[in-house]
Amino acid sequence: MLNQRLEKELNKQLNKELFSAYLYMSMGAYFQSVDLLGFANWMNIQVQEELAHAQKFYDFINGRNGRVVLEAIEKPQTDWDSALTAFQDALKHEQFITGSINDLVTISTEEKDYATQIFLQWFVTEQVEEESSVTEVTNKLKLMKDAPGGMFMLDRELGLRQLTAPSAN
Ligand code: OFO
Repeated sequence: MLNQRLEKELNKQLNKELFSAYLYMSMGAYFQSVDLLGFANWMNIQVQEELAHAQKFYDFINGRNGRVVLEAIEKPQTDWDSALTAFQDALKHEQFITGSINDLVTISTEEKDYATQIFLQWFVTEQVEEESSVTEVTNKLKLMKDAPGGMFMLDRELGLRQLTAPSAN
């Protein structure tokens, strides 16, 4: 059984994962609006991944006989100046999520809830991957400085991204 402090914190993280999906959906809509359909595809896959993260928290809270309480999801930003600023914001967001997961690990240690700690290990590893994939695209965009040929090639590359099934926790 989850204690009240962890139940509250895990529900907050569930909300953050849903916000992540919302933010990337908003970025996808921005890319659609400027006809960068490969970038939009990349964001769409990211949305699916974030929804899978949210589902993991939902299932875990229920599995521990906790109570899932859904709160309002914050309105995300809707426009960006360029693909680079969108990806820089995505990176900042992933760093924020990494900090949030790390805080949860600290809380689960303080509360001596080792089942939650083990559950969170998947997310600790996942955040390394999340930051790395966003950094890779951000660095390419910085190198290209919006050169049209480079943008065309990167858009084509990001259009190939496919959803990979999340590993079991
Ligand atoms: Fe992007 O990792 Fe969840 O939020």
